[in-house]
Amino acid sequence: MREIISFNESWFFAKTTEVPSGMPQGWEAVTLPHTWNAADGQDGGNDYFRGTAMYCKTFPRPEWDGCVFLELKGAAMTTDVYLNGKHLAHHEGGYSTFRVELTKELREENLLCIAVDNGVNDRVYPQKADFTFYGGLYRDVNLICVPIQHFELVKDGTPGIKVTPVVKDDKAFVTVETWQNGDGEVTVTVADETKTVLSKDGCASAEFLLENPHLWDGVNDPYLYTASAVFQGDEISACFGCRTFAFDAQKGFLLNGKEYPLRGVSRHQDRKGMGNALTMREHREDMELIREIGANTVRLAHYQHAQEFYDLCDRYGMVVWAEIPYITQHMPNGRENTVSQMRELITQCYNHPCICCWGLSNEITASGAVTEDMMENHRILNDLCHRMDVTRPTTMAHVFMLETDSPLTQAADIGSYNLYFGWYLGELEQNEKFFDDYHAKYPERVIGFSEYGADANVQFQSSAPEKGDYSEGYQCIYHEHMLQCIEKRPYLWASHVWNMFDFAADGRDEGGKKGENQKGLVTFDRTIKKDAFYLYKAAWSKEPFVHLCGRRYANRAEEKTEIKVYSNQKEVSLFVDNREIAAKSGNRVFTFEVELFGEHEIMAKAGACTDCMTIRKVEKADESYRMMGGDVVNWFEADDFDPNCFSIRDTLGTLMKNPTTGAIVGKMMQAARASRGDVAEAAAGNANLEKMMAGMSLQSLLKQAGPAIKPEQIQSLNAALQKIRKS
Ligand code: GCB
Repeated sequence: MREIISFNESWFFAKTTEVPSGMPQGWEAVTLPHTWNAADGQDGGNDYFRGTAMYCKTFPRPEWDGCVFLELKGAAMTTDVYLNGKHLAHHEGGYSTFRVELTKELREENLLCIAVDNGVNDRVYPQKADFTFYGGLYRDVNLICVPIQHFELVKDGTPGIKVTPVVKDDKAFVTVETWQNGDGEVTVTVADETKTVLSKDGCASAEFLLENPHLWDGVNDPYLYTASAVFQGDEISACFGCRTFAFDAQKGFLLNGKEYPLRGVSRHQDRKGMGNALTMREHREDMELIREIGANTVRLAHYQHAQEFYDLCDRYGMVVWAEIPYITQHMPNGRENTVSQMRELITQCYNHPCICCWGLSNEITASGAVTEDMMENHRILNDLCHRMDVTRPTTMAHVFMLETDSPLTQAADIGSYNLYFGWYLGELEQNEKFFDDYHAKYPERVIGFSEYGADANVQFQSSAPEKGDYSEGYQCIYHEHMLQCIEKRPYLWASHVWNMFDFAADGRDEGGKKGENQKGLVTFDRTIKKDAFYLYKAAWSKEPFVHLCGRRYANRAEEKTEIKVYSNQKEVSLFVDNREIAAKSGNRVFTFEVELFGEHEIMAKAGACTDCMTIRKVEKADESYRMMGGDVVNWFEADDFDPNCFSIRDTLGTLMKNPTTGAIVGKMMQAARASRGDVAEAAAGNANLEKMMAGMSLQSLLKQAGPAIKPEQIQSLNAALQKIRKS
C-alpha cells in the first residue's frame, strides 16, 4: 500500500534566489498553502512582487522501505526542487500537479529547498491577462511513499490510471489503463468485477462491460463509479462516470442524448485576503454558492484548477469547461509551455466525468493580430488534445473583435465568444445581433457564449442605474437582458456568466476599488451575494425563495421608488409597513412602485417565503452611493442639442460619412488611440469592430472611452459638430 503524508507544515520562506546550504536563520515560518501575493496582489497598481522566492524545510528520512516522492499540487509559476543541495527537478506552469522522486537522495536528516518564481518572462503562460499571477506553494504539498514496484507518479503528474467509459445504448464499455514502473500482474476492479491483466512495457489495460449503467446525469443524478488497480503492493483508484456528451449546431448541448442547455458561471479560484492559497473549506463554499443559483456548468477559467474542485464538480454534476492559461497575448517562445500545460491538464483531469471539453486559448488575439505562428500553435494543441483524448472536443473563447470569418475561429472543434456589449462597448441588443448574424451565416457551426458580465460595487446604488456606473442596479438590468438573450437562443451550446466571484486583477483601479474585477455575482470575500445573484437563482434554482433587491440602497431621495423582487415563484406580494400594497404574478422579476414618506419596512412574500428590508426617504441623494468621478459625462443628458445639426448623438457611421464631421471625429479618434495602448492597437483596422462601432452613437462610444477623453474635449467636439448642418 502507499502512504500519503501531508508536507504542509513547518516551512521557512524568504524572497531570495539563493539556495541555502544549511537551514536558514531569520526566515518567515509559514504553513502551506501559501502565496506571497495575498496582500500586494490585490491592492492595485500592478506592482505586486513578481520574482523568485524560496521555501525550505528540514525533515528526517521517512520510515519507509520503498520509494518516496514529493508531490506539489500547485507551485506558481516556475519551480526548482533541491534536496540536500542537489537540483532534482524543474517545472514550468503554475496550475498543475507535479511530482519528483526523492528516494536516492534521502539522508537521515534532509534539507528540502523549493525555489518558486512568478516573474516576467516570454515563455511561461500567463504573462498578460486580467487577473493576478500569484506566486507561491499555494496548494498542498505531500510526500507519497510507495512500494519499490509502484504505479507511475512522475510523467506529467499522472494519477497512474486512465478510465475511458464509452456509453452505447444500454451498455458502457469501460477501458482502464494503468502505468507502472515495471511489468507484472495488475488487478483491476470496476463495479464489483475484478480482472487481472499482465502489463507490457509498463502499461496495462483491462476492459469491462457494464449492462444498463447508472448514468452520470448532470445535476439531476451525478452517479459515480470507482475503478481501482493493484500492482504488487501499490493500489490506486479513480472515480469515473458513464455519460455521453454531444454538441449540436442547432440544439446546443446534449447530455445522455437529451437536450441539456448548459447555463452557468465561470470561476476564478482566488479569494480576498487569501489569494489563491485555499483549503478544502473555500472550495466547498464556492461550490455551495454555485449550486445555490442552480447552475449546471462551470467554466474553470483561465487555468487548471485544484483537483479538489473538479472532484466537487463530478460529485454535484456540474459540466465543466477546462482550460490552460494560453491567454491574451501569443508568445512565440511559449509554444512548448502551452503544450506541456495542456498535456498535464489532460493527463491529470482525464478521469473527471464532469469535463466536457478542453479549452485551447482565451482571447488570444486581444493584443495582437492572428499570425501563422499562432495558428500553428493552435493546430499543435488541437492535435495533442485529440491524440490524448478521443472522447472530448476542443474549444476556445474568442475576443469579440475577432472577425467571424477568421481562420482562428476554426482552430478548435467548437467555438465560443466572449462579448461585453452593454458593458465595455455598445448596447445590450448588440449581443443578440451578434449571435443572430453568426448563426445565420454559419448555421452548421457549434457556437457558445463563453463570457458576459458587468462590474458592480455593492456600495454604488442608484435610482436610475446606467451602463458604466458600477452600480448593483445596472448589473441587474444587464443580466436581466442577457438571460433573455440566452434563453431565446437554444443553439448556444453553453453560456457562462463572467464571473461567479469578484477576483483580483491587480492592474485594475476602477469602480471604486483597486485591484479587483467586480463582475462577480458574489463579492471577492464571498460575504455578499449581489442582487444579480438572485436573478440567476430565480431563473435556475428550484428551491423556492423570494429576494428584495436594493437593500443596500436604503437612503432614497426620490418620492416614488421602484422596488424590485426576484423570485422563482409565480406570485409575489409586497407589503409596506405591514400593509399589502400589491400582488403580482410574473416570471422572475417583479417590480412595484412605492411612495416614500419616512422610514419603511418593506416585505416581499411569495408562498411561504418572505424577505424584508428597511428603506427611508432622505432629503438629498446619498453621496456615498455614487462613484466619485464616475459621472463626468452626465452633461450628455442635456437636451439643448439642435437636431438639424450633427452632434455626438449621431452614430459613428453617420458622422464618418460626412467629410467635415468625419474629419473632426477622425482626429479625435486618433488622439484617443494614442492614449489607449494595446487594445486600441488591436482594434484599429479591425473590420468587425469597425462595423460594430459604426452602428453606435458617438456619445455611447465616448462614455466607454472613460477618462482617456476629458469632458471639456467632448464638449468642444459636440460644439464643433453642432455647427455643421445636416443636409
Ligand atoms: C475577458 C477576459 C477575462 C476578463 C474579462 C473582463 O474577456 O477573458 O479574463 O477578466 O474579459 O472582465 O474584462
